[in-house]
Amino acid sequence: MRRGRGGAILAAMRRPPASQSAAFVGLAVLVLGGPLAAVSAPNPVRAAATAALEPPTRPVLAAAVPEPSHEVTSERLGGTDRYGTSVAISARTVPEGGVPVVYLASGAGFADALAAGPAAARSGGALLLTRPDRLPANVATELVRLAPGRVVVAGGPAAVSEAVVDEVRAALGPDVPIERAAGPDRYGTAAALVDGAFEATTPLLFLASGAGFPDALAAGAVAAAIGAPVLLTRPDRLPPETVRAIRRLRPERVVIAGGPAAVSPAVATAVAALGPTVERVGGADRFGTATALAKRFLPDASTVLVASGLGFADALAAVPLAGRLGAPILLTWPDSVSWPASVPHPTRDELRRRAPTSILVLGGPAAVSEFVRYELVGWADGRLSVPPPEPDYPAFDSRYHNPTELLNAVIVAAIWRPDLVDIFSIGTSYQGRDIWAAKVSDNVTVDEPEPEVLVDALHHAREHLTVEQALYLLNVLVGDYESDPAVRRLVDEREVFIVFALNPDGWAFDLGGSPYRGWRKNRQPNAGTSAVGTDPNRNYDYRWGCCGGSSGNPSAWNYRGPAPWSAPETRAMRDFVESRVVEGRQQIRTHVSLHTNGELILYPYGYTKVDVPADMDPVDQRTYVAMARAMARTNGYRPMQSSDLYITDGDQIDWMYARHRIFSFTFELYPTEQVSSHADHEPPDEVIVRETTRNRAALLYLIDLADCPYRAIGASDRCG
Ligand code: 0X9
Ligand code: CA
Ligand code: CA
Ligand code: CA
Ligand code: ZN
Repeated sequence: MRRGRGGAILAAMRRPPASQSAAFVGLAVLVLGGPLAAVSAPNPVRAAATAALEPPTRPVLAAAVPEPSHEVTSERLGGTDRYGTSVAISARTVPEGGVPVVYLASGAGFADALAAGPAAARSGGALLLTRPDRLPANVATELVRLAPGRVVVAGGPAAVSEAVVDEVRAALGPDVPIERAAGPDRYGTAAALVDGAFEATTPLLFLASGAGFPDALAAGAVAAAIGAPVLLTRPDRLPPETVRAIRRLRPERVVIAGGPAAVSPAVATAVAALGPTVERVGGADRFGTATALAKRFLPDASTVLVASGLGFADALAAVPLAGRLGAPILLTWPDSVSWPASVPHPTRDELRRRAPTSILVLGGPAAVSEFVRYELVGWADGRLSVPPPEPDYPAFDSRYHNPTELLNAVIVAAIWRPDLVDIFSIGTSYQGRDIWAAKVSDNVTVDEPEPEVLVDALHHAREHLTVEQALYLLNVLVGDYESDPAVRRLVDEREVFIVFALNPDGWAFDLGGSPYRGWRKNRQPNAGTSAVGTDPNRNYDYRWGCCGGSSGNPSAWNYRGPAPWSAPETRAMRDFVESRVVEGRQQIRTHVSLHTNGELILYPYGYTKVDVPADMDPVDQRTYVAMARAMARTNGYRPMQSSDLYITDGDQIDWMYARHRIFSFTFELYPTEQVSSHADHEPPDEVIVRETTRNRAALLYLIDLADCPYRAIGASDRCG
């Protein structure tokens, strides 16, 4: 493979004339921002352009991804565990060292650290976490660096043992006083911490539930930023120690953090009876409450801290940092469920509104992953967009990515690794939607002489799992690049193209049902009938309609269309594949088209049951069989010639092989044949992670073999 015309083509893809680029941005905005139904009419100009012989001008990244509104820096403050994270945060909070006081709280529970944060902030100090029975070595080192004038230990010996106090004394020397602030329980300890740091008559005091960490953490950040204390309450009853502390502080106003489920109306009444005005600042959940607190008290802060809303310990030490920076703490999900879509809506909306210039992520990648970190950046700088209300998956399947979430996910990958991911569109659907694709490779903007691979999904509208499978592959290639040497080698030595949804019109239509329509074809009208749609996987021109493997009836599920390439979607695929012919040589060597269902690995031909017809090289056939078997061993699918399932004519993989000699497969994903066809194609979102992970090895194998598929039969000599 050589550098050559392909380079020029890719360069042209990326740098269209300015006017075209601007027009394309407009289209992208329309498609992204408006209801998809608004883009209902075919665009005759585009249709004509696509029909022309030269490949269509493809949009640049800037067309796929809106330009960022401004630069957003993101930084991670994290260690290998919560103690290391508290050290990293402390180092950032007090880079110069030398503080009046360090608060030391147990990392084994969240309660004592919650009130210690604002107290530490008030005294210009830092907060470190310790194990209950032992002072971690890195924490001891940080203590020495901080050189505090005194140390306040939060909680009694059950929370932080005397052994730890001895270790602190040994580290800092006998001259540094060590005190304990402790009460009979977490409420008493919070009161004692506040007593030690805040004088009586405080204008404002925050009250949060001591039953969970998120509300008190978010309240702690804003409290620290404005110099106010935080007290804790039971959800249903104001504890006596808290009453006593409120009496002593005599605040004008008490802000209750959280909704009535977190802190009951009875508690609010009890507080009001003590004299102060009571204001409740809360949302529907922890994310909403953190957002509401940030908006109410730090509406203009241009730096935000973001912590996991699930793992408490990572962010506790950040409250004094929030105080120093005047920055709120917002919360996110970790991305353990389904990547990405892990930034909850209140947090997402607040990032869009606030457009911060700096995001500090609290905790290591296990608490908040790199994908989430870059998703946060994308929301803050305007490159991600909120899905229009329709079309969407129903709530019970919300872990599927709807079309906007899909594009967002690809954009996040490109924000994270612009050196590895390039987004483009291979063309537009009948109704004018972009058919988005990503190239994944090192030096991604250069067309290098590296074997190329194509993976595509969603020829068929209802085959939802295929989109997730394509995204999963992107996730692996980008997310495991640094940690998995095998992945890194493949990304460095191949050029992988992923087409995420070839049939976006059918997809939108399918999602418009309740919940789904079970739609398969595209949404192209047919002359002389109200029957809509062509089966894209019968519309390729190799032996089109030859052999009873498709229908000439527009109302049939496998209607082949009035002519080969009559569907804009298959033309886009054709043009893309043809654009990969450089100096007479097809660069793509291996391909998989993702479909559901059946748990099958299929290889050509589909038009005939003959294993080795004249239009197939016998060595290629043996290679196909070997590759299919090798992949099937990794995912438990059944390998077979596609016609053994049933005859198709005009399908994609026959064309890929016959015209381009690409080793081209169809994967029929989970599940195997079900009783109802609905269950066949629309499995619940709970299976996404398991069923996409299942194909990791098979997909990496296919990418690997692209340098010489004949390696599968030990015939690398054929690749010369
Ligand atoms: O019929 C198709 O297009 C594919 N199956 S699906 O259920 N996803 O629609 C199969 C295409 C592979 N070719 C043959 N089986 N001949
Ligand atoms: Ca579900
Ligand atoms: Ca490369
Ligand atoms: Ca190349
Ligand atoms: Zn299919």
